[in-house]
Amino acid sequence: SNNERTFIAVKPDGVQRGLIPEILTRFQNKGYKLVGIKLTLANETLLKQHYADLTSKPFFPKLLSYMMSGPILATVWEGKDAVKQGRVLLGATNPNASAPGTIRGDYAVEVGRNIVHGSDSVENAEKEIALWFKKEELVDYKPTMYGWIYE
Ligand code: YYY
Ligand code: MG
Repeated sequence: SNNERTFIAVKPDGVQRGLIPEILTRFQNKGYKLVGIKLTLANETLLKQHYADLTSKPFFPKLLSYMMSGPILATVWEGKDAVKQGRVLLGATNPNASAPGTIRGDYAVEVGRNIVHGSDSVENAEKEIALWFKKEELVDYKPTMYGWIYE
């Protein structure tokens, strides 16, 4: 299906470094449809749900303060295989293990400053989208370019 949705966030370092346009452009140019976008501040309650599987990790306190250190650009993108392919656009969790051409490979150095988040499964994407967005903040429409992206 062409309407799989993924949650992609520009983290506080990506926002502060002026990388919002670059990151949006990559998802746009790939052919995905933007269905939700907002600049927001994350609180501890939200982040403990967002990173529920990581709360017991030793790096979790640092991850929390990093993610609360400034605004985050929360976005939702829709398209064919958007979750898995979105992770490909991001690169590996550790930027120094990410190939050039990926967002983290091109723009980041340390795992604790890896500038973007992307859902890692369709199930988690649905969970994260529901966590960061209200239903009425997601917009459905048909881009005029669709016939040039999907056969
Ligand atoms: O999904 P992804 O962001 O690529 O990695 P996760 O394993 O879900 O970890 C979430 C987040 O935690 C990662 O983007 C940076 C941070 N982190 C860290 O600071 N140190 C680690 N050793 C592992 C993850
Ligand atoms: Mg993850």
